[in-house]
Amino acid sequence: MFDLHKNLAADEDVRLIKPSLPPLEEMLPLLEEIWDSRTLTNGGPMSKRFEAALGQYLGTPHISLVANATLGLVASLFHLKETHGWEDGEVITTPFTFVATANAVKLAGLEPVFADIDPVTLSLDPEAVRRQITPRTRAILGVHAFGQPGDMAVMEGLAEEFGLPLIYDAAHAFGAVIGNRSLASYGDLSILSFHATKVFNTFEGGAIICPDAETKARIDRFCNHGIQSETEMPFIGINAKMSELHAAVGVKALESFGADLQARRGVSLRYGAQLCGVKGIDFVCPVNAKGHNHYAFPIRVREDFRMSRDELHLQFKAEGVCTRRYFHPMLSDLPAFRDHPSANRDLLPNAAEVSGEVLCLPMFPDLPIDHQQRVIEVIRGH
Ligand code: T4K
Repeated sequence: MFDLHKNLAADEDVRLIKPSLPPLEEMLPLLEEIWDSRTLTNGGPMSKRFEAALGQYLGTPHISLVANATLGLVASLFHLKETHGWEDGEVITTPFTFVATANAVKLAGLEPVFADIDPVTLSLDPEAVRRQITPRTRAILGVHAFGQPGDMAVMEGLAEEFGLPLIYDAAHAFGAVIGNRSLASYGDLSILSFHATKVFNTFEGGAIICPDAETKARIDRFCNHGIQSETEMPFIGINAKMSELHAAVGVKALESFGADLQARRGVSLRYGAQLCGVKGIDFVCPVNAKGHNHYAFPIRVREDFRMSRDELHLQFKAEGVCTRRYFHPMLSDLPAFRDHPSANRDLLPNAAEVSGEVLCLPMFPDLPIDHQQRVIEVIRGH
């Protein structure tokens, strides 16, 4: 049996993530353009170019670039507050997500209410959401956990039935498609992250997928301090803009994103082939799923595996392999959220189980085969 208390400080030389970057020399012409123009931020030409390229790639013409997805979520929720005239109220969301999702709800002056997840897709379970809807509910905030869609049509139907806006934290969803439609295009608003750790990165960054030009204009204004013109500031705002430097990285990175996606698929398939059938290990995302973006490679470590998920995590550490328990602890157990009645674990059995079982394995386009083999051997017990 693996000793939990031994060898925990070993260096992790198998990385979990290695952000893709455009070749430095290919960045230089874009940087020269920025240096020449001296327009560094506030929606300059590079941002416009990136927005247009993204719009084309995602099939969604109205895109607001933001400094990061967290601010994108805050801006989106503020936009809904302003346009619906809400003073306060509740937003139903998942406890199985990164802390930014619920933090953003709080920062927007609303209360996160947790609903359980579907045990297969790990997205909000529509029936659990239905049980949490009250007169204080203002919106539903779903998360495409690990780039997987939930039951989009059922969730849309539910939102429509109660007249609630449905928005998505699509931080993990870039590049994922359902049929020919980008997963990021679902929802009344959808927020992407381009953080260094994401499937597509601009170092830091993000985007809000808006339904129309008017929404984009309002959100852009909110993200630029609420400024409408030199003298008009009709609403409050914040600084959530993406800089020209980040936009330039995005313009270049988008050109090689297709190749990255293919390479990720190769890594997924290798894991799939070598780990399939290991007793007590289940894959969260079907290895060969059509339209998947292979953002991460989460596994579920079940009771009949030879050790617990946490023991496996520590064994990886001891063997120099970086893995992560995304998302543990689940948000409803965190001090900021645990006192809300919806945080009761008895109401969240699927999220609690999944949060106790998921482990994300190293996943990035150029994961060396010998590193991946080390990961596989730890799981297979050498
Ligand atoms: N919603 C969801 C569902 C999210 O998952 C996130 C972010 C957000 C919203 C908010 O998006 P942003 O506001 O960030 O745009 C990381 C990321 O910081 C976070 O962006 C991400 N989710 C979350 C899932 O993961 P940590 O605390 O695990 O990051 P860190 O620094 O420990 O890095 C993880 C691994 O990545 C390490 O092994 C090192 C490696 N790494 C990291 C960075 C920053 C690199 O190789 N290069 C890097 O530059 O949160």
